[in-house]
Amino acid sequence: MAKLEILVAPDPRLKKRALPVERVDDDIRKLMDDMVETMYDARGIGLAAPQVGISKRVIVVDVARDDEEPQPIQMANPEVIWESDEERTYEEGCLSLPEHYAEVVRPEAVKIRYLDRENEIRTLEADDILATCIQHEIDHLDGVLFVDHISSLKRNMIIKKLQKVKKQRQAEEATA
Ligand code: GNR
Ligand code: NI
Repeated sequence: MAKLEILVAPDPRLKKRALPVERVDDDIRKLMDDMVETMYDARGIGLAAPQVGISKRVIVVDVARDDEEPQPIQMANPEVIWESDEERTYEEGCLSLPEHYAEVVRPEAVKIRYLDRENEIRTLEADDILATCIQHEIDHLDGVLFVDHISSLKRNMIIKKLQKVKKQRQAEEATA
């Protein structure tokens, strides 16, 4: 397994629509495993392939608490096939928008169809934080970040701050 580098916004690679996986083969399984390792290392509850610079429709999630057994779920080509009318608001964070949080409204429950690591079609019904997380990850596959669901004022503020941190880092690297 290998740990991958997580892209931070603003980055054009986070805004692209990712391509479907043709079939889940050894290469995709390796990607899924590397993504799980990267997610655990970053202490995230989900990760989408575009966040590690790979424009493929692959996501991993694990919403188990620290005191529970790990429950990693790996999905290729995940699709929402049903969503509840009921909505919920959750304070979201994103590994590609480090240290920024905002309340996002989404359907409270969803049904997802996807390919598992054996390339089998599966469905999963999710609610609560799992539903929120899976929708957040599928958004990444469509080039959408949680800040795209909030006011443009808040979004621009967050992106500007991240841009500033990026420029500072680059300047530091140049003089190091
Ligand atoms: O670690 C994460 N926490 C989180 C909290 C609320 C809603 C969504 C998430 S996903 C995020 C990891 C991440 O950026 N996945 O793309
Ligand atoms: Ni994210």
